Amino acid sequence: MKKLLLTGFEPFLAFPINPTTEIIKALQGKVIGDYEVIGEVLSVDFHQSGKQLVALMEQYNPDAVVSLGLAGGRNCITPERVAINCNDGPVDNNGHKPNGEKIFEEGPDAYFTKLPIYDMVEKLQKEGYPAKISNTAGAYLCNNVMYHGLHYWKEKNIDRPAGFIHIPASHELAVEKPMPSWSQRDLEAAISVAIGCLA
Ligand code: PCA
Repeated sequence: MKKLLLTGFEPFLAFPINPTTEIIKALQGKVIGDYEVIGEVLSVDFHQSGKQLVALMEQYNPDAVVSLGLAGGRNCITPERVAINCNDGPVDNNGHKPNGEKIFEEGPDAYFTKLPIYDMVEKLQKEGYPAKISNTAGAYLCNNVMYHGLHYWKEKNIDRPAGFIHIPASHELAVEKPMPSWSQRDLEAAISVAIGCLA
């Protein structure tokens, strides 16, 4: 059985709930396609999150990595195309506010995803879940974690699926803070469909 490292994030900024945490809890240990899911939740911290992901990749030596993040305000599932070598955005959960610095001084400007994002979008839509490719993961922690994972395997010459998917808010979160939202059950089902596209 292949191993999939599936990561989510803790709550951050004005979002008291992070639906990615609930997805991780729900899918932890499940078998989807050829993969058994190893679920982990990362902190929202420019000094820690990327290191946490890399440590988990070292620990589990997974056959694939899919990281999930909340994109509050988006209305569909958005597999990300690219991660950029830049930290920017609002303050993280430990009070650090970056100002456009590089993630790795010597790193390339960007990495393209190694997930089958076209297949994912097509399969999701076929199954009735709105989805589209996103061309920016921003410059906050989601981009940071995606960049870290792709950089780590590139440096190690490991050619396996890895990348990032942003999800909309859950209804539970939208009740606290109105924005476009999905049921938690649909979010979980849609991520299972996306994982099912991994070779
Ligand atoms: N979303 C944020 C960081 C944590 C999360 O779930 C982002 O899009 O960068």
